[in-house]
Amino acid sequence: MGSTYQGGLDGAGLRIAIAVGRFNETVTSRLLAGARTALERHGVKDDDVVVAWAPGAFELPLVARAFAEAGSYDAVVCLGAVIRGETAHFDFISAEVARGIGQVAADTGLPVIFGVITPNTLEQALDRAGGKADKGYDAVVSAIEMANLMRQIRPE
Ligand code: INI
Repeated sequence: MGSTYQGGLDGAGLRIAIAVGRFNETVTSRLLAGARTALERHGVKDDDVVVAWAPGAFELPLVARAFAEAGSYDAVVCLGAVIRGETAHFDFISAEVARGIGQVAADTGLPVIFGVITPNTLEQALDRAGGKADKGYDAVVSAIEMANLMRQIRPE
């Protein structure tokens, strides 16, 4: 049998970049708080974390690409909130952000995590941003797992 790889959840020594959208800031600031909690709990040092605020979710892929191309980070986490009930062009924005973030990962070979929530209402958004669930926290855990997995699959 060949090898089985599994990324651990120890974040010590990992450098993480976070791109967060300011649109729906009540929600995204909570996603960011959840992300910071996860970073701390998983041993990522404050000095190894950078945060960039973009105007909205639509801009996250470009910011993520800039971080990925800088070559200084082990993973990029994108945080945003696109709320269906409040967005006439919900489908355009949400599809474009998902596609764009996936494209950055594919083009750069770096884990780029999709921590963008797409709920129907503000209430649902708040539920997912530290209420019933914490998608900011979850996004960071995925980033740490993926960064460690990539280190195993392609050691430097
Ligand atoms: N940006 C979001 O992050 N969430 C939204 O719900 C949203 N709405 O409702 O339109 C939104 N729009 C702004 C968009 O992301 C861009 O910042 C803007 O279109 C400028 O390019």
